[in-house]
Amino acid sequence: MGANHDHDPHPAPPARGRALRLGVGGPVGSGKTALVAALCRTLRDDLRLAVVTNDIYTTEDADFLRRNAVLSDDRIAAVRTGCCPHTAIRDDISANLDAVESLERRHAPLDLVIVESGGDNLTATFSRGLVDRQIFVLDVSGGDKVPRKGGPGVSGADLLVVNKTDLAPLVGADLGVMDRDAAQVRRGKPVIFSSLRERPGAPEVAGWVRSVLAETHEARSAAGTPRPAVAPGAP
Ligand SMILES: Nc1nc2c(ncn2[C@@H]2O[C@H](COP(=O)(O)OP(=O)(O)O)[C@@H](O)[C@H]2O)c(=O)[nH]1
Ligand SMILES: [Mg+2]
Repeated sequence: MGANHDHDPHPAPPARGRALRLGVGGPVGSGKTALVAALCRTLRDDLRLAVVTNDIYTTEDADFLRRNAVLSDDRIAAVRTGCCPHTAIRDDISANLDAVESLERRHAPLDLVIVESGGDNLTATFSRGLVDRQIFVLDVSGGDKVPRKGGPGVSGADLLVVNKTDLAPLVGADLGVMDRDAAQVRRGKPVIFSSLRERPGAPEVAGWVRSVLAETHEARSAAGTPRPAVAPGAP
Protein backbone atom coordinates (compact mmCIF):
# COMPACT_ATOMS: atom_id res chain seq x y z
CA MET A 1 0.00 0.00 0.00
CA GLY A 2 1.18 3.51 -0.64
CA ALA A 3 -0.02 7.02 -1.14
CA ASN A 4 0.04 6.77 -4.92
CA HIS A 5 -3.17 7.99 -6.40
CA ASP A 6 -3.24 8.05 -10.17
CA HIS A 7 -6.05 9.08 -12.48
CA ASP A 8 -6.40 8.65 -16.18
CA PRO A 9 -4.82 11.59 -18.04
CA HIS A 10 -8.26 12.79 -19.25
CA PRO A 11 -7.09 13.96 -22.66
CA ALA A 12 -10.58 14.30 -24.15
CA PRO A 13 -11.54 17.75 -25.41
CA PRO A 14 -14.77 19.24 -24.06
CA ALA A 15 -17.96 18.24 -25.78
CA ARG A 16 -18.52 20.05 -29.05
CA GLY A 17 -20.19 23.39 -28.57
CA ARG A 18 -19.37 24.08 -24.95
CA ALA A 19 -16.71 26.27 -23.38
CA LEU A 20 -13.42 24.96 -22.03
CA ARG A 21 -13.77 24.83 -18.23
CA LEU A 22 -10.64 25.84 -16.33
CA GLY A 23 -10.27 25.37 -12.55
CA VAL A 24 -7.99 27.63 -10.47
CA GLY A 25 -7.17 26.18 -7.05
CA GLY A 26 -4.59 26.66 -4.31
CA PRO A 27 -4.12 27.83 -0.73
CA VAL A 28 -5.81 30.92 0.74
CA GLY A 29 -4.07 34.12 -0.34
CA SER A 30 -1.80 32.58 -2.98
CA GLY A 31 -3.21 34.89 -5.67
CA LYS A 32 -6.04 32.92 -7.30
CA THR A 33 -8.43 35.87 -7.60
CA ALA A 34 -5.59 38.14 -8.74
CA LEU A 35 -4.73 35.56 -11.43
CA VAL A 36 -8.37 35.23 -12.55
CA ALA A 37 -8.57 39.04 -12.81
CA ALA A 38 -5.33 39.10 -14.81
CA LEU A 39 -6.52 36.39 -17.21
CA CYS A 40 -9.83 38.21 -17.76
CA ARG A 41 -8.07 41.48 -18.55
CA THR A 42 -5.57 39.85 -20.90
CA LEU A 43 -7.95 37.48 -22.70
CA ARG A 44 -11.30 39.31 -22.77
CA ASP A 45 -10.67 41.19 -26.02
CA ASP A 46 -10.38 38.06 -28.12
CA LEU A 47 -12.14 35.35 -26.10
CA ARG A 48 -15.70 35.05 -24.79
CA LEU A 49 -15.29 34.57 -21.03
CA ALA A 50 -17.22 33.95 -17.82
CA VAL A 51 -16.13 33.27 -14.23
CA VAL A 52 -17.49 31.32 -11.26
CA THR A 53 -16.03 32.09 -7.83
CA ASN A 54 -16.30 29.97 -4.67
CA ASP A 55 -16.22 31.42 -1.18
CA ILE A 56 -17.27 29.70 2.01
CA TYR A 57 -19.53 32.32 3.59
CA THR A 58 -19.34 35.43 1.38
CA THR A 59 -19.24 36.52 -2.26
CA GLU A 60 -15.98 38.41 -1.63
CA ASP A 61 -14.07 37.19 -4.71
CA ALA A 62 -16.95 37.81 -7.14
CA ASP A 63 -17.42 41.28 -5.58
CA PHE A 64 -13.69 41.99 -6.09
CA LEU A 65 -13.86 40.95 -9.77
CA ARG A 66 -17.02 43.03 -10.33
CA ARG A 67 -15.56 46.07 -8.52
CA ASN A 68 -12.52 45.83 -10.76
CA ALA A 69 -14.78 45.45 -13.80
CA VAL A 70 -12.73 42.62 -15.28
CA LEU A 71 -15.90 41.39 -17.04
CA SER A 72 -19.49 42.64 -17.09
CA ASP A 73 -21.26 41.79 -13.81
CA ASP A 74 -23.56 39.20 -15.33
CA ARG A 75 -20.58 37.13 -16.55
CA ILE A 76 -19.43 36.57 -12.95
CA ALA A 77 -21.33 34.12 -10.73
CA ALA A 78 -20.64 33.43 -7.05
CA VAL A 79 -21.12 30.08 -5.32
CA ARG A 80 -21.26 30.14 -1.51
CA THR A 81 -20.08 26.70 -0.53
CA GLY A 82 -20.94 26.85 3.19
CA CYS A 83 -18.53 23.93 3.64
CA CYS A 84 -14.90 22.98 3.02
CA PRO A 85 -14.03 24.47 -0.38
CA HIS A 86 -12.75 21.17 -1.76
CA THR A 87 -16.13 19.51 -1.17
CA ALA A 88 -17.78 21.84 -3.71
CA ILE A 89 -15.15 21.34 -6.41
CA ARG A 90 -14.43 17.65 -5.90
CA ASP A 91 -17.18 15.75 -4.07
CA ASP A 92 -20.53 17.44 -4.68
CA ILE A 93 -19.96 19.64 -7.70
CA SER A 94 -23.65 20.31 -8.39
CA ALA A 95 -23.74 23.99 -7.27
CA ASN A 96 -20.68 24.76 -9.41
CA LEU A 97 -21.96 22.83 -12.39
CA ASP A 98 -25.29 24.70 -12.18
CA ALA A 99 -23.42 28.02 -12.10
CA VAL A 100 -21.21 27.10 -15.08
CA GLU A 101 -24.11 25.78 -17.15
CA SER A 102 -26.31 28.77 -16.44
CA LEU A 103 -23.49 31.15 -17.53
CA GLU A 104 -23.02 29.06 -20.67
CA ARG A 105 -26.77 29.23 -21.41
CA ARG A 106 -27.06 32.98 -20.78
CA HIS A 107 -23.96 33.96 -22.75
CA ALA A 108 -23.72 31.26 -25.41
CA PRO A 109 -21.37 30.70 -27.09
CA LEU A 110 -18.50 31.05 -24.59
CA ASP A 111 -14.88 30.04 -25.20
CA LEU A 112 -13.73 29.75 -21.59
CA VAL A 113 -15.31 29.51 -18.14
CA ILE A 114 -12.88 29.94 -15.23
CA VAL A 115 -13.88 28.38 -11.89
CA GLU A 116 -11.96 29.71 -8.88
CA SER A 117 -11.99 27.37 -5.91
CA GLY A 118 -12.23 28.64 -2.36
CA GLY A 119 -8.74 28.69 -0.84
CA ASP A 120 -7.81 25.31 0.54
CA ASN A 121 -4.84 23.18 1.47
CA LEU A 122 -2.51 21.03 -0.59
CA THR A 123 -4.98 18.14 -0.82
CA ALA A 124 -7.59 20.08 -2.82
CA THR A 125 -8.20 19.20 -6.44
CA PHE A 126 -11.05 19.66 -8.94
CA SER A 127 -13.28 16.86 -10.12
CA ARG A 128 -12.75 16.16 -13.82
CA GLY A 129 -16.54 16.25 -14.02
CA LEU A 130 -16.41 19.98 -13.30
CA VAL A 131 -13.32 21.23 -15.18
CA ASP A 132 -11.35 20.14 -18.25
CA ARG A 133 -8.04 21.61 -17.08
CA GLN A 134 -6.78 22.93 -13.77
CA ILE A 135 -4.21 25.42 -12.54
CA PHE A 136 -2.81 25.20 -9.01
CA VAL A 137 -1.47 28.45 -7.53
CA LEU A 138 1.16 28.51 -4.78
CA ASP A 139 2.98 31.56 -3.53
CA VAL A 140 6.56 31.83 -2.43
CA SER A 141 5.70 33.23 0.99
CA GLY A 142 4.64 29.74 2.17
CA GLY A 143 8.35 28.85 1.91
CA ASP A 144 10.45 27.15 -0.75
CA LYS A 145 9.69 23.73 0.76
CA VAL A 146 6.07 23.69 -0.48
CA PRO A 147 6.50 22.20 -4.00
CA ARG A 148 8.34 19.13 -2.69
CA LYS A 149 5.51 18.48 -0.23
CA GLY A 150 3.49 17.48 -3.29
CA GLY A 151 -0.23 16.73 -3.10
CA PRO A 152 -2.62 16.32 -6.01
CA GLY A 153 -2.72 20.03 -6.85
CA VAL A 154 1.03 20.56 -6.88
CA SER A 155 1.88 17.33 -8.65
CA GLY A 156 -1.18 16.68 -10.82
CA ALA A 157 -2.53 20.08 -11.95
CA ASP A 158 -2.14 20.76 -15.66
CA LEU A 159 -0.22 23.93 -14.77
CA LEU A 160 1.50 24.93 -11.51
CA VAL A 161 1.85 28.68 -10.97
CA VAL A 162 4.34 29.81 -8.32
CA ASN A 163 3.22 33.37 -7.65
CA LYS A 164 4.56 36.40 -5.75
CA THR A 165 8.16 35.94 -6.88
CA ASP A 166 8.65 39.62 -5.95
CA LEU A 167 8.43 38.52 -2.30
CA ALA A 168 11.12 35.81 -2.57
CA PRO A 169 13.99 37.98 -1.25
CA LEU A 170 11.83 39.20 1.64
CA VAL A 171 10.87 35.74 2.85
CA GLY A 172 14.17 34.03 1.97
CA ALA A 173 12.62 31.67 -0.58
CA ASP A 174 15.02 30.09 -3.07
CA LEU A 175 13.24 30.02 -6.45
CA GLY A 176 15.85 27.59 -7.82
CA VAL A 177 14.90 25.04 -5.15
CA MET A 178 11.20 25.52 -5.88
CA ASP A 179 11.83 25.05 -9.59
CA ARG A 180 13.91 21.88 -9.11
CA ASP A 181 11.45 20.30 -6.63
CA ALA A 182 8.40 21.21 -8.73
CA ALA A 183 9.99 19.65 -11.83
CA GLN A 184 10.68 16.48 -9.86
CA VAL A 185 7.18 16.00 -8.41
CA ARG A 186 5.47 17.08 -11.64
CA ARG A 187 7.49 14.89 -13.97
CA GLY A 188 7.70 17.41 -16.79
CA LYS A 189 4.29 19.06 -16.51
CA PRO A 190 4.57 22.86 -16.86
CA VAL A 191 5.44 25.31 -14.07
CA ILE A 192 5.27 29.11 -14.42
CA PHE A 193 6.83 31.55 -11.95
CA SER A 194 4.85 34.80 -11.79
CA SER A 195 4.61 38.09 -10.00
CA LEU A 196 1.20 39.59 -10.52
CA ARG A 197 2.50 42.68 -8.74
CA GLU A 198 5.23 43.18 -11.35
CA ARG A 199 3.44 41.72 -14.38
CA PRO A 200 -0.26 42.23 -13.73
CA GLY A 201 -1.36 40.76 -17.06
CA ALA A 202 0.07 37.27 -16.31
CA PRO A 203 1.24 36.97 -19.94
CA GLU A 204 2.84 33.51 -19.58
CA VAL A 205 -0.23 32.00 -17.94
CA ALA A 206 -2.48 33.63 -20.54
CA GLY A 207 -0.23 32.12 -23.23
CA TRP A 208 -0.64 28.68 -21.68
CA VAL A 209 -4.45 29.11 -21.66
CA ARG A 210 -4.40 30.09 -25.34
CA SER A 211 -2.29 27.03 -26.17
CA VAL A 212 -4.75 24.73 -24.35
CA LEU A 213 -7.65 26.29 -26.27
CA ALA A 214 -5.77 25.85 -29.55
CA GLU A 215 -5.09 22.16 -28.73
CA THR A 216 -8.74 21.67 -27.84
CA HIS A 217 -9.89 23.16 -31.12
CA GLU A 218 -7.48 20.97 -33.04
CA ALA A 219 -8.64 17.85 -31.21
CA ARG A 220 -12.26 18.80 -31.86
CA SER A 221 -11.73 19.31 -35.55
CA ALA A 222 -9.80 16.04 -35.80
CA ALA A 223 -12.65 14.23 -34.04
CA GLY A 224 -15.28 15.99 -36.16
CA THR A 225 -13.58 15.64 -39.54
CA PRO A 226 -15.93 13.64 -41.74
CA ARG A 227 -14.47 10.57 -43.43
CA PRO A 228 -13.48 11.25 -47.01
CA ALA A 229 -16.51 10.65 -49.23
CA VAL A 230 -16.32 7.51 -51.37
CA ALA A 231 -17.63 8.03 -54.88
CA PRO A 232 -20.53 5.71 -55.74
CA GLY A 233 -19.24 2.69 -57.57
CA ALA A 234 -15.65 3.21 -56.45
CA PRO A 235 -13.81 0.00 -55.54
N1 LIG B 1 3.38 40.96 -3.56
C1 LIG B 1 2.47 40.31 -4.29
N2 LIG B 1 1.20 40.25 -3.84
C2 LIG B 1 0.29 39.59 -4.60
C3 LIG B 1 0.64 38.95 -5.83
N3 LIG B 1 -0.47 38.33 -6.32
C4 LIG B 1 -1.47 38.60 -5.46
N4 LIG B 1 -1.01 39.36 -4.42
C5 LIG B 1 -1.78 39.84 -3.25
O1 LIG B 1 -2.04 38.73 -2.40
C6 LIG B 1 -3.28 38.93 -1.72
C7 LIG B 1 -4.16 37.69 -1.91
O2 LIG B 1 -4.48 37.58 -3.27
P1 LIG B 1 -5.83 36.89 -3.76
O3 LIG B 1 -5.82 36.93 -5.25
O4 LIG B 1 -7.01 37.47 -3.07
O5 LIG B 1 -5.60 35.39 -3.22
P2 LIG B 1 -6.59 34.13 -3.21
O6 LIG B 1 -7.07 33.99 -1.81
O7 LIG B 1 -5.72 32.98 -3.60
O8 LIG B 1 -7.69 34.40 -4.19
C8 LIG B 1 -3.91 40.19 -2.29
O9 LIG B 1 -3.64 41.25 -1.40
C9 LIG B 1 -3.16 40.38 -3.61
O10 LIG B 1 -3.07 41.75 -4.01
C10 LIG B 1 2.00 39.03 -6.26
O11 LIG B 1 2.42 38.50 -7.31
N5 LIG B 1 2.87 39.72 -5.44
MG1 LIG C 1 -9.77 34.27 -4.06
